[in-house]
Amino acid sequence: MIEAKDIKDFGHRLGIHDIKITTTEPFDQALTKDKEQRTNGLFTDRRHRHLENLTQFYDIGIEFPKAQSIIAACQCYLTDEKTNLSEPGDPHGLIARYTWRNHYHDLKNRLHELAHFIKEETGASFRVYSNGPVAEKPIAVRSGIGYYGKHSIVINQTFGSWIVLGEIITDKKFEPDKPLDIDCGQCKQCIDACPTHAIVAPYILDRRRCIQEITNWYGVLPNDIAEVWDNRLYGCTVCQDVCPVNSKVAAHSPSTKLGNVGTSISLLDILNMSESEYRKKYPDNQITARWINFKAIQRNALVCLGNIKDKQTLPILERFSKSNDRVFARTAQWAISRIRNG
Ligand code: B12
Ligand code: SF4
Ligand code: SF4
Repeated sequence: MIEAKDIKDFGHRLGIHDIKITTTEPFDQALTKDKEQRTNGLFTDRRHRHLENLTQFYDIGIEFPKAQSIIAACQCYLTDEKTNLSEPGDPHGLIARYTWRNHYHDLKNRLHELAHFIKEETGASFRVYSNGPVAEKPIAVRSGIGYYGKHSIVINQTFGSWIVLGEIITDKKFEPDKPLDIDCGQCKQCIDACPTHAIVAPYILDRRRCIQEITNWYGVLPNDIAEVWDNRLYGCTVCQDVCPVNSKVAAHSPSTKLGNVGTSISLLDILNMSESEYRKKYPDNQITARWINFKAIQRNALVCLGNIKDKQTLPILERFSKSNDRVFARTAQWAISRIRNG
């Protein structure tokens, strides 16, 4: 019979960066806090629907009554690649670091291999997730993979918050690890730096203002958000870029090639592409996941152009400003007036 240490050793040999184990009791405290945040209106309608069945999200036993242990894991995605590849006349929009490649699928593939090893040794049944229908941050915190930063992202002691999370849920019992006794202390740099003031209190995010959330919401952005959007085509990492814990993390070469989209994409290319060309060009990545609204990505490209202010992009903005689509037309007109007014 294998033990927790054998699972961790095998997992590390598979290239999984950190592995801890926890129990399957429901995450009642997290459920209460989540409900509080919903009552306070900090969720968008989309997220309300997405997490409709909240109790199931926080209680693994509902879907998998025989579950005994959660093997929690994380994969670091901090690489030392150069980010802005813009040329004059061909400005690029940034892709948030976590989705330069598909680290969720990469971690899930590694966890599947680990789960098969556990099954061979013990006959265990299992479920494997990364970005799945379970409360991954509370799982990571209870298992000791990391602790909550005030930006509400989990911080690992070695890899900072530059990690994606994943788990194996199994019907075999393994020795659980303990949560870490660490917090952010007096620091509040992420709260102060968030361009849209979306971190409304330590650990509490107003999702309606978070650029990562709005990146995939299709509508006309309020001016105060559009003006601080900068050149972000997909997502935002400011709260992680400024974190002093992250500045100590060592960058490494990419651990996977899966779903590689690069660090930035030409905005003119995005605006000249059809949706099917876009989905074909960037397969197996978050930015073309089925729930991603391509029109929102093109809207983001128009907002980027309004902030980059390159006069050579006026012709394409003029074209979008005459669109029958109200969101495109209004956003392009906003961008043109930003460029014309300097
Ligand atoms: C919905 C979602 C989002 C939403 C909402 C994010 C959020 N902070 O809730 C949006 C689209 C904004 C988003 C953004 C990002 N996401 Co996201 N997202 C998710 C998803 C699918 C569900 C998360 C969720 O809604 N949880 C429910 C909420 C209520 O839980 P919570 O945030 O942990 O809330 C707790 C705290 O508020 C805490 N709390 C409240 N008061 C207090 C007080 C104290 C003292 C303490 C300690 C705690 C505390 O209690 C609450 C309940 O547990 C998960 C995947 C998953 N299945 O879990 C990925 C996930 C959280 N996302 C992930 C990532 C990578 C991101 C981004 C970092 C991407 C990027 N741009 O780089 C950003 C981070 C932005 C930010 N500042 O949070 C990773 C996070 C990895 C990590 N290191 O933690 C996850 C786990 C996916 C994965 N498998 O790796 N995401
Ligand atoms: S991802 Fe960007 S917008 Fe969202 S909380 Fe962090 S800094 Fe703010
Ligand atoms: S910036 Fe400071 S407060 Fe925010 S997560 Fe990092 S250490 Fe915590």
